[in-house]
Amino acid sequence: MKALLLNSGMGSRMGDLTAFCPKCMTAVYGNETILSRQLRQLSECGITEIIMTTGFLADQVKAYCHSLKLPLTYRFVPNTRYAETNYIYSVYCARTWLGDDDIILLHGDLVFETQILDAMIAYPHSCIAGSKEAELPQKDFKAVFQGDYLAKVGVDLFDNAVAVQPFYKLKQKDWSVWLKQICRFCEAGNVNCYAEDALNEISENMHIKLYDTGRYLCSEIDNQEDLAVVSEKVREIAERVVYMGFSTDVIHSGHIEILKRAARMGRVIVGVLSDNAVASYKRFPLIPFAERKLLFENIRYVYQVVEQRELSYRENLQKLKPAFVIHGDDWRTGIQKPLRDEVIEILDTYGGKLVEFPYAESATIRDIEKRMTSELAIPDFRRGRLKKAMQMKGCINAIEVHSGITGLIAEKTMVEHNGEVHQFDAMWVSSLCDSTAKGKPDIELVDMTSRLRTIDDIMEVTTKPIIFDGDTGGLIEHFVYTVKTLERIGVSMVIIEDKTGLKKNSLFGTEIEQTQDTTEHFCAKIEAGKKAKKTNDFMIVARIESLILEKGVEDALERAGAYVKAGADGIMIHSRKKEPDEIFAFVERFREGDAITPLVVVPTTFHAVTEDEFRSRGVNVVIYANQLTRSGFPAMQHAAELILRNHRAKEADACCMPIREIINLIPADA
Ligand code: SPV
Ligand code: MG
Repeated sequence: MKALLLNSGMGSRMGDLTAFCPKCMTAVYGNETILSRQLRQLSECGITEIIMTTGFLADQVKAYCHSLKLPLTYRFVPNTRYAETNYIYSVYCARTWLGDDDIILLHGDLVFETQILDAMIAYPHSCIAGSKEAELPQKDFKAVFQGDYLAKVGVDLFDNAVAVQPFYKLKQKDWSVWLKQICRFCEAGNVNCYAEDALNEISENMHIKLYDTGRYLCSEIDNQEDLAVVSEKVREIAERVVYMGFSTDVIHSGHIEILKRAARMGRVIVGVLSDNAVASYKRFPLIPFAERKLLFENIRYVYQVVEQRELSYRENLQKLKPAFVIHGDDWRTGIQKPLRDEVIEILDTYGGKLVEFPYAESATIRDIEKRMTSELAIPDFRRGRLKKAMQMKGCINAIEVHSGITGLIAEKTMVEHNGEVHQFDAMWVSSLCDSTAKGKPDIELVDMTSRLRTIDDIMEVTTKPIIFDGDTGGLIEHFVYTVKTLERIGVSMVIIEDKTGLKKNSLFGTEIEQTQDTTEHFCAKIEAGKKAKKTNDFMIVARIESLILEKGVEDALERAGAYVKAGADGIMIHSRKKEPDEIFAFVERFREGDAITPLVVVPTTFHAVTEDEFRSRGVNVVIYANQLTRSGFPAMQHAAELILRNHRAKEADACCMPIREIINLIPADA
């Protein structure tokens, strides 16, 4: 696509400003002139070939264009009769170099926003720039359309007319029809009319639509008053804020393209989402906030980078009051829709605008995202993320998983609530649920080889960190091997309980015989485990059964102190009471003497306590230890009964997940 710029005229209405200087070289704002601005904009939008008609002060125009050093090639076409002809004749002079390609045609006194040019180039039809919202000018061009297509352009049209500018994107087919008619006019001596007069005669053979510029700047500068108004607008445009939120840790060509387009609309302020905000709705960021910020700070289209602390744009929009927020159109549906609604609502309060670019999901971008996600599953990466999440959030949650499919549920389940998106931070591989899934009692009967197989199934399809229920940890001599294996495969935390002999599930409490280990022996186990582990990321947490066995808070606290001294990386305090009082008492007393060691709770029975409350009391990990098992099996039992009762599957269908959803949950190309 070429651009044809008409710069032959004398611009006599500009007064002394054009006495010694061509009108197109009039300064608009900053160090830009009308012409340098147009040429920069054309170049930014990918145009490389310029045909420019000259006349008045032609040499000055030529020299000026070259001095700009833009990546453009020029063909200057002089209209030596510029003083006595109209621009129809200038076009005629340039005919040899025209007609073989699509074209952007514009007058040399036009000042417009780059996004108009951008959009016109991308527009699939020939088009003329005009605004349905603009008042009809007395002396300038107006157009009448028939259906969707341009019928007439002129200064005397008022009925059903739209204000337009001599600014066109013309497909080669349409342009050659018009050009031919321009030639006919000029060869018949009609050189003092508008080129549009020629167009009006053959408009039914052309297909030119209106590109509605709305309220965006697109004006001719005819006189000094126009210049003052337009210059002020250009200043506003240059200084207005364009806001974009980014959660990405890989910047690819798609992002650069969007930033480039955004920079044409004003000063781009990028809000880099905090690690916490990213992790809440997407995946754990591979690169921490400070580095992601640095990436954006070094992109030339970015004016400033700020932190967006939350997923919600509210805080930054209220502070920065951007004229535009730019986003891909992919957030119109799905989990991000409420965020979008909120952005629109805030922008409406002060007249800002949301601009959505089509979301370009290319195979390369998909591939990058897939590679990033698979990185998260690499043992070294996965292992360290539990600690990072605890540091980042203070208190994290984990949901029980016992198979690949429950792992996927833990991985993918997300809910939006009050503008925030929530998902689980980690997975708990429970001994109770792993045993139950195999139809076996929770008595350390399912051996470590089988437990590791379960972990492997889960790891294969997920990326979230894993907390492993290590039961009693077994013999000290065995436990050291368990630690090594778990750490090597990428588990983040093992929790072992201070019981000995035939372990039974804690929720039986004192209804069955259970023996608590001695403090000394359990400490020895912790010490041995600590010696066996290799990284700082891997955590061995000591689980205290004193409350389960009704030995009281005092006993629990004493043991907790000893276990921490032995090197435990955290303490899990368990209870099977409905009321959380004992747990709260323990946490409070423990925190009096130890503000750092992470505390873990499993609120199966004291389930009314919220994560916020646990956090405020000093708990760091909340484990939902068995809910997927307990919700899944009754549903299966019910479906089985329905089939047996009805001797067919129809009745059971209503409580079954549609096959399509299963397919969506399980990626085909893992
Ligand atoms: C498990 O989930 O296996 C546990 C927690 O150990 S509890 O069942 O509450 O003992
Ligand atoms: Mg267990």
